[in-house]
Amino acid sequence: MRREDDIQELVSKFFEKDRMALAKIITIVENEPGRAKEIFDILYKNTGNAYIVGITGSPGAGKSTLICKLAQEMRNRGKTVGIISIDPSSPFSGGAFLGDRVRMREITSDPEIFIRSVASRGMSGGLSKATYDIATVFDAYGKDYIIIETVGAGQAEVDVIKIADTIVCVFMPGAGDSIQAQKAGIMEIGDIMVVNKADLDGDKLALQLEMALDSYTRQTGWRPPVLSTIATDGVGISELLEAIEEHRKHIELSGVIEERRRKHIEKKIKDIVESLVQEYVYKYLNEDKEIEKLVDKVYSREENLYSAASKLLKPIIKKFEE
Ligand SMILES: Nc1nc2c(ncn2[C@@H]2O[C@H](COP(=O)(O)OP(=O)(O)O)[C@@H](O)[C@H]2O)c(=O)[nH]1
Ligand SMILES: [Mg+2]
Repeated sequence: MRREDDIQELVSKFFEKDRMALAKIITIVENEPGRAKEIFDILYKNTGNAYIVGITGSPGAGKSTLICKLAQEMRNRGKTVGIISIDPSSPFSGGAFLGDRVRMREITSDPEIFIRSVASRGMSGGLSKATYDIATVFDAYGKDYIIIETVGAGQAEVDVIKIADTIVCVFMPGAGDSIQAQKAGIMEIGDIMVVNKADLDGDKLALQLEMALDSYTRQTGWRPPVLSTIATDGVGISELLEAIEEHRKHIELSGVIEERRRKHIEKKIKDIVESLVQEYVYKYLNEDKEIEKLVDKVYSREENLYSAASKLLKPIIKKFEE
């Protein structure tokens, strides 16, 4: 069978809502950039309908548990869900305690909830690209909601979560509350603040968050609400989904969603060009035989590093233009 036929068949199964085809397409998109382009040539026009919710916060705050309950709430309202988890300790990825994994089984057995874990591998650009691509595949598949879980830490995670339409920051009472709130610019990116583990007394933390939010002025006219949840018992979950829908309405009416998505598309195009150029340059540099001669010349001080680099670059640019 020719490769194109192969892809065609896979894609038609995908559109018939075959879960295996969905899983296979995600794997291809993650691992084979060449075929990914072929797939997106077909799928992309069917995207743009899913609503993306990002859930971020410190490890142990209860993100995975919350996502599990939130996904069930979405299902109760007749919606389908795709989950992307970028948390190596997540029960979705086989991490965590057995008890948590057992709880997760409620959602892993639902055919309308599809979960995919992404290894973070510490590479920021790659991570956000992989997440975006998987979200795009879920979107084309017809998922109503896509939930992305990240550990809110470095720039890499912030980049990833920015593809979300609504960003939910999860906090838990205890360990350095006020520090948590300030961490990693989380207050600036969050659209909804959740104090989870309210059974462990989250009142003080909720108050601190409210106060911190009051000191911010936002251009979008949206004041993030602070909600309390007990994820393990499903308390506050329906209110959380209400708040997400409220925020959605707000960004749709104000045009912020379009602005955010456009900005994102622009960034993604640039990222792809950048990685294509980088790939090309690496390939060329590895094949180039001139480099040894240039090393000789720099070693003997006949050239300096910069003059050598520009000598190497010229033919690369020339060849690239062909
Ligand atoms: N007491 C209490 N424990 C919770 C709550 N939500 C989650 N947990 C527990 O906190 C631990 C970490 O939860 P997890 O969802 O894996 O957190 P994540 O690292 O943020 O994804 C697990 O043992 C959960 O059972 C809650 O509302 N109250
Ligand atoms: Mg988790």
